[in-house]
Amino acid sequence: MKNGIFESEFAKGFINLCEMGWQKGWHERNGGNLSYRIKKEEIAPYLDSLCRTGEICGIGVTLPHLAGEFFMVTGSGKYMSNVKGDPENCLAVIEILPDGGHFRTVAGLSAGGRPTSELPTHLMGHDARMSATDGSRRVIYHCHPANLIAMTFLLPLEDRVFSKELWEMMTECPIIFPAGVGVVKWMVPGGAEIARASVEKMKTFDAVVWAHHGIFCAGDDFDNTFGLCHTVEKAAEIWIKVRSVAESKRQTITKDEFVELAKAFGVELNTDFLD
Ligand code: 2HA
Ligand code: ZN
Repeated sequence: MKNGIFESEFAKGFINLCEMGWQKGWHERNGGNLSYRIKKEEIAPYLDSLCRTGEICGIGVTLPHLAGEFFMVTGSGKYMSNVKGDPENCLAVIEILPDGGHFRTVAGLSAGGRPTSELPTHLMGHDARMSATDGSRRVIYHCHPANLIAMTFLLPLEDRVFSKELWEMMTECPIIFPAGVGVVKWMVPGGAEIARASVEKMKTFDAVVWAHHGIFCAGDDFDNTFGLCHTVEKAAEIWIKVRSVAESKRQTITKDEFVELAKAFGVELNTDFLD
């Protein structure tokens, strides 16, 4: 299905994120996935060119808030490294049907295939973040950054522990993710259990760490979603470097300093995690 939608401005942002994640080394083989809730004004020029008679598939859950929404998503088994060269084959545009429980592919996947294996997790994540942020969150991104994955072998899998350790690693972390990060234990990817656990965390956090697997992030646009992942992974890299040369820190940012920082930048830091 040849379609101009993959040359649109929002598609350019989508494709650019895939390429940046690939360049960072976060998408070995077919690892990772991305979805974007398309704005009404962005889909409008393409509505007549979409194929809206294709196979109807179940999402596996009912998400009434998403009824009638269109999403651009990566394809199952597709490689992020191929997205830039062949977006029509690697990506799909899907439409959520009015019942909120079914979707169909309306553009893309030109050589066949299905949307990402993590589609239920993405759509449930959109539903949760959209509700928690008055609709501002439109992007959900999953990748496999090595340092953050490494941390999940060394620290207790608790929101407060990961949040505080990451915040301490770089002064701008608490400004960029003042709520902290959520952490879920190891679970089978693509399943209902990881979707439910992630979505529970997404009621509070934009970034959820998947133990021994990767990160699942939400944001308003491509830049700030990628920026959030990048910031968390850079903090994790510093943590691994520090841990590689010493058992414990000689000094760090104190609770009072965190509070001072939050005040100076006008962010609502989750200070419960600082004790
Ligand atoms: O391979 O990353 O979590 C896609 C994934 C599943
Ligand atoms: Zn994954």
